Amino acid sequence: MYFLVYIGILLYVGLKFITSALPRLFLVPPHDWRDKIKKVIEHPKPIYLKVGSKRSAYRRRLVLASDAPAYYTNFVNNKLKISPDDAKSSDFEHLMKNRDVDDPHRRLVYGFFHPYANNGGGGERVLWLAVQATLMASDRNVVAIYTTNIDAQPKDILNKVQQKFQIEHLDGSRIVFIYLKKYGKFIDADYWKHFTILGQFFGSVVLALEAMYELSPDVWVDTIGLPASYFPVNFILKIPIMSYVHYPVLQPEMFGKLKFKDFSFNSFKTIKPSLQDVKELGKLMYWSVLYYLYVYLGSLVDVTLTNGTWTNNHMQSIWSVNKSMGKKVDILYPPCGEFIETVDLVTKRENKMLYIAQFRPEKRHVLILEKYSQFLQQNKKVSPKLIPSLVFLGSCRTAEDTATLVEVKSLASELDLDVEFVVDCSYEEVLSWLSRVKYGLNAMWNEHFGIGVVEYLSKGAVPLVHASAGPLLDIVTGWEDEQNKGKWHNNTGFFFKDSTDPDYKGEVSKEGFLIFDNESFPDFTQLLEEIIVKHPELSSDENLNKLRANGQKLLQKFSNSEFVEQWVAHVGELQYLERSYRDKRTDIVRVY
Ligand SMILES: *[C@@H]1O[C@H](CO)[C@@H](O)[C@H](O)[C@H]1NC(C)=O
Ligand SMILES: *[C@@H]1O[C@H](CO)[C@@H](O)[C@H](O)[C@H]1NC(C)=O
Ligand SMILES: *[C@@H]1O[C@H](CO)[C@@H](O)[C@H](O)[C@H]1NC(C)=O
Ligand SMILES: CC(=O)N[C@H]1CO[C@H](CO)[C@@H](O)[C@@H]1O
Repeated sequence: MYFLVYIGILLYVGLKFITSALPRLFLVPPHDWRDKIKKVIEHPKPIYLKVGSKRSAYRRRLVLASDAPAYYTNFVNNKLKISPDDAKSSDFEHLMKNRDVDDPHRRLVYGFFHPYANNGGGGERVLWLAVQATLMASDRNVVAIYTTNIDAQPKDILNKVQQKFQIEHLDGSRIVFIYLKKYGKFIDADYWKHFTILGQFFGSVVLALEAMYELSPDVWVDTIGLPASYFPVNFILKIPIMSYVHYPVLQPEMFGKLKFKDFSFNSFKTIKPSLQDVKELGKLMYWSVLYYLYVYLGSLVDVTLTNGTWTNNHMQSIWSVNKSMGKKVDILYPPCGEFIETVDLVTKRENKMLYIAQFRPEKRHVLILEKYSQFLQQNKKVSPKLIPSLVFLGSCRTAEDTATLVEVKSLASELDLDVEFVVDCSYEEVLSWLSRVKYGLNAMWNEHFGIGVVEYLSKGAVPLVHASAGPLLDIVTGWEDEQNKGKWHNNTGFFFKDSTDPDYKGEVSKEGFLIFDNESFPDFTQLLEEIIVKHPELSSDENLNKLRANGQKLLQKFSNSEFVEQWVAHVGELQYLERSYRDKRTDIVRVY
């Protein structure tokens, strides 16, 4: 009995500490903070501020008041100095006054939680363009980058951004790098041999706490996919959270195999369940707990952006959207560059189908070869001049890729097909191929996106693509043509399916062909037959040029400028949300 009371008291005290003491620790400096800062400013020699455990509270004041907040990075060490320029500035003290939500000069710190900020991948391109857009949205916005890349200096990171992503005009003076030096290892998948996802969840909580201890932001932006960080942020800081999701961390399909495997509790009614049963039940429980944790974390997010239809559909179903609370899940395509309408419609193109893909089984080069060969077999009378030839262009990054390439090559010679292979070529060569050939191929089933297909459109290689996921839903969507909706031929490209697709449910004829009418999709053999033999007008130069010109118009939504525009609009929403979150506060934290 007493025991329960103790636990109750302990829980109460713990909760009180988390909900009132921690926000004060992170946000509210001691009452004499202004005197302390003054003392440092007036000291004849530069000295460190004595901040004790209130590092974030002090750093926030300095960052929010400074003309060049970037100075307050913790790259060298975690101590705080005052920038000589700020020390000289006559109104620095004035700027450090309490800021109410109504103060028109109030600045906001957007904290980007992106531990691998110095990597050069697609996720980082999104991060840095988002940072640029956030700074562009208002002069009063300051960006904090939380990174574990502790060896890279701020200026090196920014240089890399400029070189790698061609993102110019970043106002580096408003970007504060906060280096997370202690707990970075906990989010590393390799650190957790077992229970990896749970471990990473724990890691992101700890790392987010480290971030908040150095500098607590006003808005939390997760661009890398570490959802467990929302928990401390929401619980302690109560600020808006925005999440850019490339891929769901967990999805029911991952453990669907366990869940739906006729798992029967009957085995437990018998006297001795087998070890296998116990293990299976344990796994099921583990994944279920994680999954519902993930669902809960989603409820803490104010604005969820997804990088495409596939991810959007998943996130909609996982992070059930509560419209009445203003929470939403929207698509914002990742920026793929700038597209200028440059396709040359005059020059004749080579009658070739180019397939750009890494040599991997899921890219289904083999399928293309088999179906192409079938088409040739059945149309021996067609003039060879009319039949496009195949070009496979791709990289071999691993030994497995090389093995796949060897396999594909040997199948091509077995089927006596004349296929050009272009392996590991330069980007210039890729571009040259793209603007020389008539068609661009993609045969993968459920390709989440397919940046290669975007390149086809942008360089005028008419897409012949598998009718699933990214190419169907996001990219080759047709240009303002309701009549052709859902058809295998569109005003921008052509689609096919195959009876070997994992989700294929249609009919197959005795000869192994898809039974297809023009309401559904042909297979690749039938597609070639349709556009070359039965309806040659579809592959006439005139029609292909029309498709190319339409295709160009689809690209705007993948452009950097579109991304920036949309992001700026979302920043406006966040600013509004931040204010309403803070308005609701009644504690002293309201003005910090
Ligand atoms: C979204 O991100 C995932 C994971 O990185 C990637 O596979 C997919 O292609 C991306 N989608 C888009 C539309 O870029
Ligand atoms: C959505 O949020 C509102 C307001 O908090 C609440 O009343 C409602 O029950 C929620 N709906 C669902 C489906 O969770
Ligand atoms: C589609 O079907 C209709 C009627 O069955 C036919 O007249 C038309 O030619 C077909 N179109 C194509 C492109 O196959
Ligand atoms: C199969 C397919 O993608 N069809 C598209 C054709 O174009 C319309 C719009 O013009 C799209 O809505 C369809 O999805």
